[in-house]
Amino acid sequence: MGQIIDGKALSVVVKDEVKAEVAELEAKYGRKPCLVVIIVGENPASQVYVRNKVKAAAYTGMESQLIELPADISEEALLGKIVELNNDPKVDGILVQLPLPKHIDEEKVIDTISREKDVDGFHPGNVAGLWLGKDCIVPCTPAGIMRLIDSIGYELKGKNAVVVGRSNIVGKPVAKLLLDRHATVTIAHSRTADLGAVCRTADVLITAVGKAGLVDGSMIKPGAIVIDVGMNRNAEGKLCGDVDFASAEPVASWITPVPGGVGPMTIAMLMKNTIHCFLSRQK
Ligand code: L34
Repeated sequence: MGQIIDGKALSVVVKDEVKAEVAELEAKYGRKPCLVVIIVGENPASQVYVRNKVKAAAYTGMESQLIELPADISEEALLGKIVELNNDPKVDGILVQLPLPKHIDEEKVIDTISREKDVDGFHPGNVAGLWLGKDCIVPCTPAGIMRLIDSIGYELKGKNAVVVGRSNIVGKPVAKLLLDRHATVTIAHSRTADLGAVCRTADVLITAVGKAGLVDGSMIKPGAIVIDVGMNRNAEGKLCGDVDFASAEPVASWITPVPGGVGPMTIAMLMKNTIHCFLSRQK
């Protein structure tokens, strides 16, 4: 029977660490780290996530600001807002919640956020830093996944890790982090032949596709660790991951739930990244 890795509880541990750091930083530098979150339009899921981010920032005692912009804002106006925040010395971290409305080029937005304020770790300079093994901001969800795995004291060296999904936000960066820990990493995706067979090779299985029920218990190696990054709504409108929890949990040794797994850790690691940005700006 699988044990639950409680992301919600672990996120509180991380946020408490940040809270202590914020107090120390304020005493040392005379100001608190400041995170600005921008949301464009009214995607209800995004609204929940950004509200959770601002709430977490308040919990840690850091400064934060939520900027809500209309869905029909021009790309030029959004980029202008970002440049303004880049130039504001009080702002340490800038996050533009994705996805953006279709008329706005996400790549341009990501490229415009200055690298030193890129709390998401999406800027090309941070991506290059990650792949070259240099000091950089690591994207929040992959960082949260590693912290979840570390929380159960699991040694990744020499283990087979399978990542299902190849996004820039989760799949690709988490594969690199697993590689850094000496796991043997396979990246699977929508065109992978016999996904079940590939998944069954995994000692650690990470699913980040966005498709409810993509992976079930028959695709999991007995005793595997399962980290479910999916954030879907099933037919009844209930939040669920990519993994069919009911059939997977009895096969896995450890498994993250949805909700209460990776989601809260993404937000907790965002707080850590804001501290990182604050500190690199002091130099
Ligand atoms: N720029 N855009 C940017 N950065 C990010 O790191 C994200 N991501 C993803 C979507 N777009 C982004 C998030 O913030 C996904 N994501 C995210 C963050 C938090 C939660 C889920 C996804 C979360 O809090 N999940 C809760 C349930 C929330 C609910 O009730 O709907 C959980 O327990 O899993």
